[in-house]
Amino acid sequence: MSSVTKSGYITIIGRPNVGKSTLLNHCLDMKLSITSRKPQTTRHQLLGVLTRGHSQFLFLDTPGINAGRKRSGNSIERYMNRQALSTLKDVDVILFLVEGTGWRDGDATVLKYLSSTEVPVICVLTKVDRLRNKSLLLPLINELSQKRNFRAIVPVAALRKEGLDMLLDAVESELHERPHLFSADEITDRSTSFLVGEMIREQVVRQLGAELPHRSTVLVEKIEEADEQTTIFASICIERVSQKRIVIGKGGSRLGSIGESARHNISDFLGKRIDLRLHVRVRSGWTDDRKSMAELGYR
Ligand SMILES: Nc1nc2c(ncn2[C@@H]2O[C@H](COP(=O)(O)OP(=O)(O)OP(=O)(O)O)[C@@H](O)[C@H]2O)c(=O)[nH]1
Ligand SMILES: [Mg+2]
Repeated sequence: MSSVTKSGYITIIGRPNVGKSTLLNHCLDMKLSITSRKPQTTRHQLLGVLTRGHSQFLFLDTPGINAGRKRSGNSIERYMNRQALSTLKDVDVILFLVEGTGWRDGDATVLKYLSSTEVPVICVLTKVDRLRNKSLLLPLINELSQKRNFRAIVPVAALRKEGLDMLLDAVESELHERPHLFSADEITDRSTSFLVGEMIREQVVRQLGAELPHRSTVLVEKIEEADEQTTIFASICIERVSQKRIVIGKGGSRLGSIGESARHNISDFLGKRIDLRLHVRVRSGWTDDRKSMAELGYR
């Protein structure tokens, strides 16, 4: 092997729910980014670093891009689109994700944003394990290759780790000779507090109905480290008093279950015993108020 090192930023772009965060986690072989069955799970850019031999892949997971919401959506939706679209400028490779089950209107919206970029775009067909008949991939690949000149079109099934080596090879050939920016054991530049907040929010998204997760967020107030265990004080912030009942649940059962699953995941991630003190707070209208959003980490 030569001693030449390569590195580069790779953004993972696509409509909500297409499988971006799952792809990042399985490329890194660890659960860094939160995932769920519901669209709009990811809200912030998240760097995930993979060092493989002489190459360093600096992946950026992004929120799903929403159609037509750039101007008309509320502040948090605009924030999410901005988080995703701002990555397009300064990266070396764009991964444009489309579900292997077929092209949708939401994909066309994302592709439009890529029309003026000079950055190489690789199209990734996700969730191909869901296709009973794999021969359906060929017409989709043909359809896609007419939409844009992609550097490659790579089918993957991230949950089964299928196609990931081929994808990493395709990405690697686009990376430039450059020193590594992170040491081989670094995974992200995000703080523990950010990652812990996300792990709690993941349970909010997974365990509450369709509407409430979009109206809530998590604020990690304090992390106290001791020899035996780490104590984390955090709040689930919602918009209205009436939502409190839903988050807390009968006899505190829902909040208890959110806290327990989050505590388990945080403990696995940090490799420590965790005491999680979770509260529910009302911050009225925070999703449409820039100042509140900034205070809650949406800058
Ligand atoms: N069967 C199957 N399901 C997958 C695969 N990859 C992702 N999924 C599922 O698709 C859903 C969405 O995955 P995410 O990774 O959260 O999608 P996302 O694009 O990050 O979504 P947002 O952050 O909301 O934009 C989850 O239920 C995943 O388990 C896959 O390879 N196969
Ligand atoms: Mg995501």
